[in-house]
Amino acid sequence: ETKRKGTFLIETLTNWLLKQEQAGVIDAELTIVLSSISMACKQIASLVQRASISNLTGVQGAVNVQGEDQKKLDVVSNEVFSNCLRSSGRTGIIASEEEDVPVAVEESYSGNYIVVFDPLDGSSNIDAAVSTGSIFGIYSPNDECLGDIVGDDSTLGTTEQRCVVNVCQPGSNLLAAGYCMYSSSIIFVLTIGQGVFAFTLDPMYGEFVLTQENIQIPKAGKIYAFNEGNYQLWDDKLKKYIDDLKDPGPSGKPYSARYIGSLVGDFHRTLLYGGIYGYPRDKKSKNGKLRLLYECAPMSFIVEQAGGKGSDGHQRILDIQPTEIHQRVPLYIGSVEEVEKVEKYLA
Ligand code: AHM
Ligand code: MG
Repeated sequence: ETKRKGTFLIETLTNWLLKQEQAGVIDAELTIVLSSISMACKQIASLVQRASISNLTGVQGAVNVQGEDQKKLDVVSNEVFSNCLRSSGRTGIIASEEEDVPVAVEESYSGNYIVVFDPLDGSSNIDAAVSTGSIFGIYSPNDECLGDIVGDDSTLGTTEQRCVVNVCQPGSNLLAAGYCMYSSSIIFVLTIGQGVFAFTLDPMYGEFVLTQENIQIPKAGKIYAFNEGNYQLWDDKLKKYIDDLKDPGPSGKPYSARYIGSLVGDFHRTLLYGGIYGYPRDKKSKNGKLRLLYECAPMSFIVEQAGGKGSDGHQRILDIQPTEIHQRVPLYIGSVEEVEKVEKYLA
């Protein structure tokens, strides 16, 4: 499709989004939200790439020339993400890993969509220049949810209540989800419910360019990504599963272990090569570490759109109704056969 008469036609993310809009897959509003998110990711990519250089300039004191405190990259990334969404004028509520509660966008900039995001996931990797990423999900406002907080006097509750209730939707309601990985290349992966597409940032033009269409995750794969340092804290069933992955069996080849400690990087590899990523519950963290709303649900929507599976070990992540913004859930995500295998051990 993209190759004609011996020349390559470059398809930018902007072009691709406009085509999706023309085809009626997304509306004009969502197109604008997605394009503002891609802008936020470009800005964060550049901040991440220059992190150690900028830190150097801050060494002389914790305060910059304008008298402002130097901010950590994850706080700055949160501001970049929020500001891009505000300036899109199409977002009503935003919920971020970096904010205690979901925030209503000021009326003059406001629109309909609800965006959940983790602006800079895996930020502990930054100082060593290892992969990080941004994760996001987009919902429509859910009027049904409002029923719960409409009191006898028919008031609609406080703005904060309305925000929480609207944001707490199961992943199955997601209209779009994606992530941007800041690695040896910067890759924006997106689903609008019709397959998974990857766009690579071309540093020469500063544009995301379509590099993979309709990504399908392999049905099985022999790579597992778990933080095995937690092994002693795990449940016996899970220990047995991991032990068995290390059993070379008749083929003589056990599974390979890979763990970056960056969900976006570990997930991206799993999506392309197959296998499984897991963040289990353990004796110390009853629900694991990862957050349902802006980490597990968007990734699960993407993996399902690529023919894979996202589970908490017993049920589909996308079916879980969140009750809190920063709720954690165990996550097992990747190739269908690999996720079903761990579910069998945990049953
Ligand atoms: P963060 O949102 O505070 O960055 O934490 C999420 C990250 C994931 O990217 C990664 O998969 C996980 O935490 C690693 O945790 P651990 O160091 O416990 O293995
Ligand atoms: Mg995170």
